[in-house]
Amino acid sequence: MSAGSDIIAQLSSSIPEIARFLWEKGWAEANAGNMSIRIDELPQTYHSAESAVAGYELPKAYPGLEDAIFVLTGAGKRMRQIAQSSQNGMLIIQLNEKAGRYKIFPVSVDQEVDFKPTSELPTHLAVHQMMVKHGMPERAIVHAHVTELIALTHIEEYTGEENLNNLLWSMHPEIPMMLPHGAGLVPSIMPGTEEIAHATVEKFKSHKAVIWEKHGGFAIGNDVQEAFDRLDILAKAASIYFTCKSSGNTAQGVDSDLMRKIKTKFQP
Ligand code: 2HA
Ligand code: ZN
Repeated sequence: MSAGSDIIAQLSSSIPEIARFLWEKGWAEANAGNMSIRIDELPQTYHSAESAVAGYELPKAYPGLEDAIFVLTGAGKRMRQIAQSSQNGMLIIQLNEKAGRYKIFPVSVDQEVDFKPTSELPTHLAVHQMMVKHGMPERAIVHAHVTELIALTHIEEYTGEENLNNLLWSMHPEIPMMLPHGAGLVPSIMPGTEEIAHATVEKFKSHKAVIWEKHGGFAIGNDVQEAFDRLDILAKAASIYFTCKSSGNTAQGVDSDLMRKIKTKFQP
């Protein structure tokens, strides 16, 4: 499958499917959440200067992302509507040869794009820049307001990365297998800023998922399915903790001997 036809398949199936999962899980109220995928080429049908909406200046250049192309959620767009069709809120951007400006393309030939990329563009671009720089296989990023993770970081004890990961790992023996590095924790910082983008990139250098304190989760994956899996695994762990709590019990945590063996086997 060529890169062009692969992205058409993603736009028509996996992107709306993940948007639906995020909405149905209650992690994408109103216009919450966003996703991006780095692609190799524009679908042939849109690859003409006329199909680009306009050129926009980025606040800074992203060396390494020269001419890079991304499929992204639009600012203010709703996951529950993207779930019906990518045309309801996805767009394509291509950075210029200096990676300091971008053009917007529609996700389907007969569409006009009258919206801009997600407000979290600084974080998406900075994380893609880091993934390209390190030759990582991941090309997709998903952000959502994962209720269980937001709730957990409202509890003072879990506003420290070590405590938080020890708790999440101990909720199920397969969590340290699936997320051996755990999740990075970014403290409360104004969303949409270069500052939160920078803090998030630092965490993604050693984690496949990052939790924004009292805000939600970010995860990377080879595709949006894999990024979603990582948020889902973290949410599962947090939800086991809260299920025990709400039934008046305290989660015991996986047997410490078993936990040690799993960590030795799976954690680098
Ligand atoms: O896209 O979730 O953090 C809306 C948001 C911003
Ligand atoms: Zn958000």
